[in-house]
Amino acid sequence: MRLLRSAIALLLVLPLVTASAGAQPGRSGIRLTDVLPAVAEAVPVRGADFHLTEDTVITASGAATAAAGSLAAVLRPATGFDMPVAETGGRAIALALEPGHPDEGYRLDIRPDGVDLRASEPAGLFFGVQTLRQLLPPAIEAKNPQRQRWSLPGGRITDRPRYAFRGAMLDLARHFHTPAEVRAYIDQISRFKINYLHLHLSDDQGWRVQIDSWPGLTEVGGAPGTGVGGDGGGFLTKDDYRELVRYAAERYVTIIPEIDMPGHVNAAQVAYPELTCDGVAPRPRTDMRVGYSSLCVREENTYRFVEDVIRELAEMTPGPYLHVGGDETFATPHGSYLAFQRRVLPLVRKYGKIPYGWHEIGQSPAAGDAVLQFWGRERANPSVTTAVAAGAKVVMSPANRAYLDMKYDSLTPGGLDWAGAIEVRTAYDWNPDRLLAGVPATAVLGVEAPLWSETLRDRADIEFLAFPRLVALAELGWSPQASHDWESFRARLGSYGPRWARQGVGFHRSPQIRWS
Ligand code: TNX
Repeated sequence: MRLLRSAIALLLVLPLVTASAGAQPGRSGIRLTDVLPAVAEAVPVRGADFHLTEDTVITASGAATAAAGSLAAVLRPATGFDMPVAETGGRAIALALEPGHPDEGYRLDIRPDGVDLRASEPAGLFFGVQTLRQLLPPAIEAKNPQRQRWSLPGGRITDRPRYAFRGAMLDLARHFHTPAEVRAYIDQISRFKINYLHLHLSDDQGWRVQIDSWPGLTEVGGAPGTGVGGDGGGFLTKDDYRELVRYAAERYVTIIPEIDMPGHVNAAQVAYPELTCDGVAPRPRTDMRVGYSSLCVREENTYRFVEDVIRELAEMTPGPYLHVGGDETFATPHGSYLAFQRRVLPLVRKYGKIPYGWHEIGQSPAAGDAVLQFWGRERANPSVTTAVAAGAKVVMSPANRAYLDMKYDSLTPGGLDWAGAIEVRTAYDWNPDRLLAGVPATAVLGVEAPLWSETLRDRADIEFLAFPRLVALAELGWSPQASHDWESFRARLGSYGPRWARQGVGFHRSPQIRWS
């Protein structure tokens, strides 16, 4: 029986083995398997490279046209070729929708006479385009025409995600990040097939999204000086937020807004003292302490506030999830915490959203089919186990693996270290399906890499901590467990360095990687 099972397992991984062992680089030196995150299956065909030329056209019709447009936008600047998008054409990169491919998956065939990219939905085509871009030389990232040969290695890729949820989180509360900075982050994460961006929009220091029925939240909580250490300030207007939702959706990234409660609410209470139990405004806080603030759970006014905020956020959020925080509520007695969640979790559903929260919300029987974001470091968590048995799903963000705000090592400028130093291999070498006892693979919705902003002021700070570690999380989220291999990952990552360099992304040159 055991023998039979290993024989079956061997057969299942065989396409991958063939792919990596037999993969010959095409003329450009790039192999079909040199993709981040790793593709599910690749069958290289020697001597079957496709060469992009002045005559290459991109064909697509109907709902495939948007992905064709994004492919053209990738190829035109560096090649200098026209790359017209048309319904039919000669030597073509042909994008088409057809039934039968897995959700978000795609198939890419590269032959000397043309390239075929097929998927069941536009998202699959978009992900296929991200793969295509990495199969071209790093010079494809140039902003102006380069004189060089543009070839794609011949063969077939059949790819699909391991998990439906592959997330990143950016904290706009501790330091505000402008819409331009958020867009730049969306551009980067979407290259690695990340499909959710969670925005942490409120905390003790600041409140970063406009809520019409409580205008003081941003007038006070978004004022200058509300960043950690008295830095910066700012907030997203509703138009900014909607525009980010649209921009992300064009890249198949769904925005998840978070309002953290009942803790992490000092900024809201500075603006509205009636949200405290004694009605006295607390002082504004821009230090990095956590766990000292709490909404007043026994006051009806609290729920009017919460419902207004949830309603207005839900109205401008087309995605399925709304994150209600729920972490580090040391100033909320346990009974009050449960009473609060019994009222608030149903409010999220009332406005048509699935409640998402830090794993502490799993203590509430009202969690139901909510999504719990596990951020602990332990290997078993009884309340998460109980919630999962009752139907909750889990997104894995273990702080000692997935927290992009942890330092790489003791010398890293910026970043925190409470969950330990996280070098690239630590971020990569774990299995989300095996992390928590009592949480079977079927309950794991996916992974998310949070980036808290206590020490992050600008885009350079964001990029230095996110890259390359975000890619490790992206591979855990997208690639099959059977392809998990540190040596392969580190080699592919090393070859990606010149692409980031070309794009002006200031990544951490981890000593664990041989950067080319
Ligand atoms: C813990 S993780 C927090 C945040 C901090 C972060 C810093 C979590 C749910 N809460 O309030 O920003 O650590 O790493």
